[in-house]
Amino acid sequence: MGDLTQGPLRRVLIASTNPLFARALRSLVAQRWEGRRVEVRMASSPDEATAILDSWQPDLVILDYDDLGEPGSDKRAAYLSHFLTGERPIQVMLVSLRESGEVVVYDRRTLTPAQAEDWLDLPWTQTPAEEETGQPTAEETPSPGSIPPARIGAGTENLSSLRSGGMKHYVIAGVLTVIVTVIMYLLLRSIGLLPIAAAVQAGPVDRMIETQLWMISFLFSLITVFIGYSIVVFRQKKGEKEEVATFKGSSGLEVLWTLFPLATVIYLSFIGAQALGEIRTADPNSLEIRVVAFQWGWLFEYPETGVQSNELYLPVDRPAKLMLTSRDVIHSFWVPEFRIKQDALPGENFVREMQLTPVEIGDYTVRCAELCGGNHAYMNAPVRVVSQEDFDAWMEEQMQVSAADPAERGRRLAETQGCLSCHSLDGSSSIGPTWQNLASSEVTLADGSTEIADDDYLYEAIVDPNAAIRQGFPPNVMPQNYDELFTEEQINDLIEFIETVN
Ligand code: HEC
Ligand SMILES: [Cu+2]
Repeated sequence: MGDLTQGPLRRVLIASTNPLFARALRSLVAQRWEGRRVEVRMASSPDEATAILDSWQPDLVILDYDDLGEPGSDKRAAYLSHFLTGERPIQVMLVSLRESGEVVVYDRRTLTPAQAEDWLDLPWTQTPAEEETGQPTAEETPSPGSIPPARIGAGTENLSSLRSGGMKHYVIAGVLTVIVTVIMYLLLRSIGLLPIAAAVQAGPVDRMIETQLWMISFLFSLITVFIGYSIVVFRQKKGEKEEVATFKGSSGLEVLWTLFPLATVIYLSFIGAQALGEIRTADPNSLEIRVVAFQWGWLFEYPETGVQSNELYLPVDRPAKLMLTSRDVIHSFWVPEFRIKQDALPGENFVREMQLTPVEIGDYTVRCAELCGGNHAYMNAPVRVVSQEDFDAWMEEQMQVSAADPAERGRRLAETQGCLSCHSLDGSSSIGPTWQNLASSEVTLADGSTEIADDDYLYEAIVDPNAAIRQGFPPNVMPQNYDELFTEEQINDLIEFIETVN
């Protein structure tokens, strides 16, 4: 070991594309030869290394083994050959940073160009002995007066502290992520996105929304915390040289970030299917209600009693089965407090069902959740969840109202007996003539004669349809047996109803 304070100035070049490793090596060199005449320069790329090599003529080159490329590759040969030009012998040391934080010294020797061929042919793979000791077994030929062969392994401490420093950053960022996640979640909750949950079916939906809020908060935090942390902690400080971070592939990470989202998506589809199953569970004893949507309103029919209403009355805690249809375009039944939504489609064969068990007495509003035309925004109807007693009382009242009104009874008959599948109430053409403005109007018959559609005419048209056929409409289509099917009173109710259609 020569005393370097007396000796000439020694020049050490550290070449590594890994800035952290290079810095650690520099501090090792500084530590090792403290107080001696050593000058250190760093190269962060092969080009920079060769430029320094030519202009500066270092005595020792510490070269990052990991930058060399595969043994025997052209890249390796090309890179190494840079160190072999010129006549001066240089001492070269190959080092590598292990996963564990240890530094492995593969070989160090003084090279002259003549030796280059030999050296390049060396088998670079480690022998088992090296694996155990972490030290090379390759021959060491320190030249006289050279820098003492540094046991760079002694610097392991430094490098591991550097790595545990990395660990420290992960821990801090991890804790911050958790904190920000909770804050984000509480913020999102505080917005009051959800009104009260007033139906059993709201449970599974809210559970999913909960899960989603947590996931949104977590992903948001994960991204912003790591970006923010990196910007603040790893920013380039004043006077610091710009460093280019180097990344090497990490199969572990890749597997992780493939499997983790995959598992998440599978989990989400699982809880989604589970929630759907819960929402659609049908109760055989449910109260059936027909919901007819139209531009722009709602009609609710209770088949058990024949009651019709423009308000939806529901007894609390009793499962209801809504059967939705539409008279015109697609609408969608949505009460936010019940969470669930169901389309109402036009067409007899497209009745959609929806299970609903209200649990909170109160007044709500059903709104149309499908853009359905000009007044879509105003397509609301009251929904009243009441106790069973109140419900029964309301139902009773409705039945009395309709019982007292012949036209109302006639309407119910027309609907339940299928008259309306052939006769429209709004003037549109159908299989039979429309009932709109029919009563008391002048109608033209098939034989060209005209007649006033008074009570007698209507009565005959119902009990004996073929007696007078309207022009443009086929005979024998309207059922011929209504005089057997209906009582005199019912026929009169139907006529009363037809007279109200205008
Ligand atoms: C299957 C189709 C169909 C059904 C169901 C049907 N009708 Fe008709 N109805 C017609 C046709 C077609 C006509 C026109 C030919 C005719 O006058 O018989 C007609 C004509 C009428 C007329 C005369 C209208 C006019 O402008 O002259 C009345 C009134 C009437 N129906 C009442 C009823 C009532 C009430 C019911 C239900 C209890 C009913 N219809 C059910 C097909 C139907
Ligand atoms: Cu609508």
